[in-house]
Amino acid sequence: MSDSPLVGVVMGSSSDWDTMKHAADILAEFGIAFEARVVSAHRMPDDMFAYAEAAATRGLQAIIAGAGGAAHLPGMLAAKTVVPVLGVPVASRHLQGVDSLHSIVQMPKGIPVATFAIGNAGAANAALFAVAMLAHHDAALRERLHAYRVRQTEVARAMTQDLQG
Ligand code: RP5
Repeated sequence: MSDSPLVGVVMGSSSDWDTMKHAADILAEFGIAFEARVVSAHRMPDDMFAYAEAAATRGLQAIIAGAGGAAHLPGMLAAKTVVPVLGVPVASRHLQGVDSLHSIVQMPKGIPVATFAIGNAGAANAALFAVAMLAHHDAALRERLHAYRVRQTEVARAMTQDLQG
């Protein structure tokens, strides 16, 4: 694994980590060099802008950004970099993440944020999407992604066999 991170996993608070670690776990499983950081949009806006502005020159190929509530982190990062931003709505206490989803998915035309499902599945899928992006130029990684899909198929087929048990 290269030392330089290819993917940034960022979040608004350490309380988002229980969700965002599902992205980190997938990246680790595929051997993708990544970094995980808290970059709060409203509590450390200058740091957030600095992170976004340095992303391309640091070699980041994708930023997976998770946030909850008025989840402006993915959109604000996307406003400051052309590195693709993959947004993960984190489940909030009062509105269960529907607020986070709407905040992230409803970007006005011109600044896209690829938006995933609320919670753990969204975090994992954002990482799998980043893997697919990187695999476009990496045949070995593409093979590992195919193998991952094959394993999922085998697990799903085994479910039917269990029913006939
Ligand atoms: C957002 O506020 C974070 O992304 C987190 O989901 C939410 C709550 O943050 P904490 O109060 O747990 O630090 O900025």
